[in-house]
Amino acid sequence: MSIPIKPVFVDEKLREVQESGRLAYRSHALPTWCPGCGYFAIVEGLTHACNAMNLPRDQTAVVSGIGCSSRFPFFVDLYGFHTLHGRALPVATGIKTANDRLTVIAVGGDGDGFAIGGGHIAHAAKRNVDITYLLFDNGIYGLTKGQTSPTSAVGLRTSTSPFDNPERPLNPLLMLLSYGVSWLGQAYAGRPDHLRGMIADAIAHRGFSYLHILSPCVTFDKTSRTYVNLGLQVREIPEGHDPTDLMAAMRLAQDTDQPALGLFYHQKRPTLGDTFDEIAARARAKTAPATD
Ligand SMILES: Cc1ncc(C[n+]2csc(CCOP(=O)(O)OP(=O)(O)O)c2C)c(N)n1
Ligand code: SF4
Ligand SMILES: [Mg+2]
Repeated sequence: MSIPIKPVFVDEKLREVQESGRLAYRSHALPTWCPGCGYFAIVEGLTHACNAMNLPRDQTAVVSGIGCSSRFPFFVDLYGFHTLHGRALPVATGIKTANDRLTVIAVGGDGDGFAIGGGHIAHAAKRNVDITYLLFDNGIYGLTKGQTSPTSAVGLRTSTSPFDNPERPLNPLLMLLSYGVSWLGQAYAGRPDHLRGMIADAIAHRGFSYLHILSPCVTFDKTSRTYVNLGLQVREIPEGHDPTDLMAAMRLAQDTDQPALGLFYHQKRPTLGDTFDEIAARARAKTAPATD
């Protein structure tokens, strides 16, 4: 007697919707995130952006580190690589360098990106490797059950700061601008329409694009980065902001009390791939046999 094998993690309703073409780019795996987590809006945002841009599934890769956010590749129907804690960017850089035709999207959390993986961001930005980095900032370590992270607010009480976090948070936007990022934007999981447009714009940029996504962890932070607080704090990028003006972008990044949503900065300059092509051409010219 044969026993019917039912695939695990398959949600039949989701499969129906996906096969009808309405939710192309969603995988059959149902997200394992807590109900209400901001990350649901990000997975929807990426799948909408992929639809809008008609990205070929077999030419697109999503690379993550470790964290609740880094489970992301399971939930999209694209090539995926769930790597090691903090190592999404080196792996994404390697993938893009090996096959320049791929669209490569790195994803991860504030702990993954700015604690253990913090050393990699500067190099990806300065090299201008042509990948997109979606950073899900919930100001806490979600997966390991609520420890203080590099972007936790002063005063946040967590399991590792039982007398409230005394440290000032990093300012990721200001850091990226000083590292030489060529596209920088900010979005909020509570504004899904704006978020999906920002994801598409970040992917469309040629060079290293960094999208900072503010997102509540509804399970381990009940006081700081909540939907209510963030909803009251966020604002549009002021009208008249010139996204080619680095100093104006830096000034905007300093206002962390009222985080601005939109495009902070962009710049056109050669990518890492362009630089390698140019070096290869020079090397070929140097070693070419002389013709007379
Ligand atoms: C080398 C190593 N150190 C520590 C851990 C434990 N760890 C797993 S995820 C994580 C932090 C995740 O926080 P974040 O990147 O903010 O993701 P979130 O869960 O909030 O989405 C830590 C410390 C690990 N998996 N590997
Ligand atoms: S623990 Fe926090 S970050 Fe992780 S899935 Fe739950 S709400 Fe989201
Ligand atoms: Mg986090």
